[in-house]
Amino acid sequence: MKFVRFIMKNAALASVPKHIEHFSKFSPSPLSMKQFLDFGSINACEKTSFVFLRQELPVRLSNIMKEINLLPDKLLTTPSVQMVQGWYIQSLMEILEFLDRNPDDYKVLGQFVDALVTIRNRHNDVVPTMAQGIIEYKEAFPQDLVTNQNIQYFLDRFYMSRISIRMLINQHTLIFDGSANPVHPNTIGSIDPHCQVGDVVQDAFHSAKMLCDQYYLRSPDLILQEMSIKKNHPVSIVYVPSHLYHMLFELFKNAMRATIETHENSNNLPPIQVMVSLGDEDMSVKVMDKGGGVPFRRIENLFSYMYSTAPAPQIGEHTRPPLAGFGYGLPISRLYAKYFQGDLQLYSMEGHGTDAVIYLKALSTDSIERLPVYNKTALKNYKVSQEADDWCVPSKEPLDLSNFKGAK
Ligand code: P4A
Repeated sequence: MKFVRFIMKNAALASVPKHIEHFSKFSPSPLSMKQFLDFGSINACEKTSFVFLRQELPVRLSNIMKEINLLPDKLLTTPSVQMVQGWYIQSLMEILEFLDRNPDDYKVLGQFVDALVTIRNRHNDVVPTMAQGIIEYKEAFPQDLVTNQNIQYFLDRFYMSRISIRMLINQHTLIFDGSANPVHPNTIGSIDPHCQVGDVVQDAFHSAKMLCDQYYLRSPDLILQEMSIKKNHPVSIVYVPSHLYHMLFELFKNAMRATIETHENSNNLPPIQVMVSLGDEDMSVKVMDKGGGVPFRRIENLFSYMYSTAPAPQIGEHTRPPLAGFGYGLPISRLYAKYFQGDLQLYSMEGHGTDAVIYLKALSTDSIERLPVYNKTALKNYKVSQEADDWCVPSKEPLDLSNFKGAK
């Protein structure tokens, strides 16, 4: 029996590359906020959602699996990346099981919801596991040529794909698990059609403040201002509150840490000021601190997976505050902003402080998923360029002009 199962499993596994080949030929279909809401409206149809997802999930999974396969061998073969790749293969096979099932059978629909929950849980630890893969790779090949740029390119696309797949899974499981959300009765899945931005700012600030008080025994205050073209209305957009919370929590942790560390010897802390602004096209949130800022040269590093991947601190070692905002906080927050056509940017003035701005779309018709697609252009980006850069490297060695030839 065990032996038969073993063979069966391998027969299914052997067909996986063919399925990946097939489904990766389709481009993912980006959904708009409106389409997400329609899946959850009164005449929401679980069958329609099921038929869409059993095609779209394999397409999104296969597109990104093609890119995983393009990783340099030394990274692809680390135990951690192998584990993540295994999860993707397993999840793809589990969804493909539903291709020949009957959408009119309510039992099938129930099994599909269960399968999605299993898949979501399997992938919970993808981010720390990929980070571990990078550590394993760095340890094994310390002087290697897979550049920061290559890793940045892959992980931005890989994590964006993951955010989008989890969004699809969350919507389907929340809307069709047969129970209304008791905490947020007006949300549609994870989307709030009237997400009050100021409320999320205050929630995220409160959570960061608790951490900050716990560690530093003090914390800066919040000054919140709102501007809107619709006068006297709190700013509200159609959005996923948990995504906005994630971004703001990250920005507040950074702002608090910078503020406290630059005012260590002062009795009062400059407050963190937040401006929420709604226009015709953009809804923007600016988080301003007087935490001394970061040199311009370092800003890019704050968004780098490579530079922010360090081995986890040893237990009992208290060198890093819980507010550190280390790890993947900023790069992943920026992906959340970009996911619905927004962005997250830092404007820092060394010696003064940092302004962080989240830009989101004001209109739900402009909020459309931004998804990576595997194609020739993507393929080109994985061919590790070993050519020299086309900009000179600034040399701090004095140039001896007496012997100038200028030839290369
Ligand atoms: N100054 N300004 C910021 C930081 C410093 C800052 C900082 C030293 C650097 C790294 C970090 C957390 C804070 C800020 C707001 C931001 C980002 C950086 O959104 O005041 O963790 C890696």
